[in-house]
Amino acid sequence: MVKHDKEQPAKTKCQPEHECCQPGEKELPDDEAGDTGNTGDTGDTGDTGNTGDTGDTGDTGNTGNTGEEDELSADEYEPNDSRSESTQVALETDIEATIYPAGDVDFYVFDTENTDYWDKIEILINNVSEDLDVEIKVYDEDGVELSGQHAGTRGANLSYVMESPGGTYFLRVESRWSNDVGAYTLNVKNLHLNDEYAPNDTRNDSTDLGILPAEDVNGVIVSSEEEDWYKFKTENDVIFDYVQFDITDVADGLEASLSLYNADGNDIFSVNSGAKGANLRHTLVTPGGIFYARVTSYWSDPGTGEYKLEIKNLHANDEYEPNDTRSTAYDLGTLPVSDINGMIVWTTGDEDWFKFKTTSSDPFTISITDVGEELQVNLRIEDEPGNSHTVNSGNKGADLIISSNDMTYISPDNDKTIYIRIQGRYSNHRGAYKFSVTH
Ligand SMILES: [Ca+2]
Ligand SMILES: [Ca+2]
Ligand SMILES: [Ca+2]
Ligand SMILES: [Ca+2]
Repeated sequence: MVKHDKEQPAKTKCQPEHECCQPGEKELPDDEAGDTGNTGDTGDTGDTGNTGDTGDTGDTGNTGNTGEEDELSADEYEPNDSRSESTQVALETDIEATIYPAGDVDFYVFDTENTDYWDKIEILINNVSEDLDVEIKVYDEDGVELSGQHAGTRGANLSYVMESPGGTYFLRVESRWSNDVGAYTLNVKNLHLNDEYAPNDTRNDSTDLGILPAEDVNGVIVSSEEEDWYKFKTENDVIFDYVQFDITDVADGLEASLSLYNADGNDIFSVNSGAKGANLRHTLVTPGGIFYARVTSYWSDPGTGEYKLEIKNLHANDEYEPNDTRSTAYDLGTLPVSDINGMIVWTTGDEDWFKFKTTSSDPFTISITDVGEELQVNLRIEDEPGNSHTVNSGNKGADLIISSNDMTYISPDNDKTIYIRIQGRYSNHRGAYKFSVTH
């Protein structure tokens, strides 16, 4: 933004590089007009008269300017030359006013339509006189200057858009150059850019999306200071599952940042898309619950714009859930059992417990096959009193086949309950598996 120094002496304002000094564009001060006359005087006699006539023509032009100035007068809102005299402006209402006489400043005050959520406010200066380079300054309700802008060209209209959380603002309108006068029309309006969920700027004001899936949440970040908070409950409760977050349809000017908090307000993760306009996907493994998601503009590259948020469970776990403890072991009944398709979605928490009954003292064999590439199986076999045997498969993706003959403390018998626990050997192990148990 070009800063204009109002302290400059008036004479420096009309340097040759300034458009006001281009020939014929502006009325000249009287002494320069006189010089023109003198130039005419130095000409030849007969032609001097003509030159004089030309001078008159010039005067006619000045008269035209004078006529235009004659139409200008102080506007009906005067006096409003100080903040305490500000004219109250209703939104979306044309205020036709003038900067007149030279040096006039016009103060206005307006209240935004948004009261407790972010929106953008447009200050529009239209119908600007051709001699006027309009300059505005915006102040908060305490009179602190927030920002400003000038049209940059005489006669140009000015549109100034500012982000606002709502409130009262003072506006100062004046000529950028102290000798200029002219008319303008002021109109202030809310652009109504925020989403239907605003205000949701704090965790307490989170928009409640209910139980997942939450699809087609069309949000807008209006200011880099705005936060969009959403509350949701996972579809899974107790069962470990992936919850997938997608932010798509991101505006070119916005780099989205997503943070997740648990019901107590503790931070779970914080991710950003990496570039303005880029989509963001993140998955969380959780046994379920109530969460708070916060969407903002990424702090290191502030921007604003629209986005779409989708949150859903992936239903990745198996049909035997919840079976994460011995007491919730899935009951497979009496041997034999086969084609049990399990899934470890997350080793830290997702334990898969099953129980079955042997029918005799004949040994039984557990065969775990079709093991996922990211899963090394850790298998524990227990009887009712708690005697146990634990074994790992050789490596990720490997089958694990073991006979009760190889279990020192486990022995089958008629109508005897045996528990097995399947999990990943290490904390980042996950994947599908299949098993059968036969005598
Ligand atoms: Ca005024
Ligand atoms: Ca918003
Ligand atoms: Ca499982
Ligand atoms: Ca489980």
